[in-house]
Amino acid sequence: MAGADLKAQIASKAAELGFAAIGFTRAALPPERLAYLQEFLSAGQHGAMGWMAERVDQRAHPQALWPEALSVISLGFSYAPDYDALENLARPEVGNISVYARNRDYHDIIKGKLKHLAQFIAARGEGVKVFVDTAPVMEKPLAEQAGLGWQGKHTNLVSRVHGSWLFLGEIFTTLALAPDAPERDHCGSCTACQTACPTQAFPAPYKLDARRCISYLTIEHAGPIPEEFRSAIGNRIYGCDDCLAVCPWNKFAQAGREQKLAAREDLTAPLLAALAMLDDAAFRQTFSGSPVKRIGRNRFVRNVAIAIGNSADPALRPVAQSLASDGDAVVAEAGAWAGRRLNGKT
Ligand code: B12
Ligand code: SF4
Ligand code: SF4
Repeated sequence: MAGADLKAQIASKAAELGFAAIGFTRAALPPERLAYLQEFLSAGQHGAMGWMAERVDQRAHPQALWPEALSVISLGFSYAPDYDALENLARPEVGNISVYARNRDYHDIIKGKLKHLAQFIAARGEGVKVFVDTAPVMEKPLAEQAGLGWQGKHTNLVSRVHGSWLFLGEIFTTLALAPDAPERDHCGSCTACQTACPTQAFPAPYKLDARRCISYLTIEHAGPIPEEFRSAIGNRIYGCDDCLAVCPWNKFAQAGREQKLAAREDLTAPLLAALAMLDDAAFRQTFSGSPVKRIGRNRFVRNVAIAIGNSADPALRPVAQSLASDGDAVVAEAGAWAGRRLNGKT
């Protein structure tokens, strides 16, 4: 088994690349992770994310994804904001884009850095595979097991040093590395994240019903947003940070240093009236290189229409009216709803 020296070299290379946290663990998860995942899926809490129900075995067993893997190197990349992530919520004329999506797509940035770090290991003749977000990998349980933090009651990984603002990525390797000690739960009696959730998306601590989560509704959900959630969405037009932002462990977090993730000025507090006017070409241009681009113009403007409906701003009535005759049926329906709401009819 490779020892402390090699781990220290890998950790120092990771720090050079800008990773805020690193830990080492075996390429295996305990059986309760599979049980929790199955519970989540059988309750239908993944909603329309059908891909979550595929390759379940690989998610729960890293060696089912890659049989030769012996170790997992878990990495955390900080995107802690240097501003109050919730400040836009009191400004109904603007749209709130989640902290993570106010500039470049983190997948591209982190994958590049993971590949760089993996080359260092591959140079020793070992096999490596890198993952960030999209692969059938349970990134949070692996990170917890590698000692980066614990899965808080909001279900995300919380670090005592970096709070709730870490992106996760992994290097699977054929190298046998001594595992680090797992982190233990430090939530205690705190319930801040559960109380803060605008849509009561946590049926119990440590459990999320994605179908109720604003992140799911604004990013993953196609078609009309169910009416029961529309007013609670407020002006959150892409993702949601409420449960992360209220976590008391953030008070130790230093602001992330990656400039490509620092909020773009035009995406910090964009006016709803301007966003509503985006046609397909303008949407692509505005969100080129951004994670927002993935949801496409129609789903994005649908979200903007919901926020307009929640703005209580009579000056936005003509904008809602114009959206109500949009060529896309889902945008048009959301625009019509916004118009009715601004006229006090819903
Ligand atoms: C699907 C998904 C979503 C879905 C579902 C979220 C979810 N919690 O499952 C939606 C679209 C809602 C979503 C939203 C967000 N996501 Co997301 N998402 C994922 C993804 C692709 C898979 C997560 C997964 O496996 N879910 C399935 C459930 C069953 O697993 P779980 O969350 O680990 O659930 C565990 C607990 O419930 C626990 N459990 C169950 N019962 C009990 C009982 C007890 C007593 C205990 C102790 C534990 C326990 O066991 C389960 C299994 O480990 C990961 C990337 C990846 N490949 O891992 C990113 C990921 C989790 N997302 C991420 C982010 C940043 C977000 C958002 C903050 C984005 C935003 N600002 O809008 C929000 C946060 C919402 C929230 N509170 O979770 C980051 C989180 C980083 C971190 N520090 O944890 C990840 C890791 C992506 C990345 N590479 O950085 N996401
Ligand atoms: S991201 Fe927002 S909607 Fe989703 S669980 Fe957290 S607070 Fe609730
Ligand atoms: S807000 Fe409180 S309960 Fe939620 S994850 Fe943070 S410490 Fe845990």
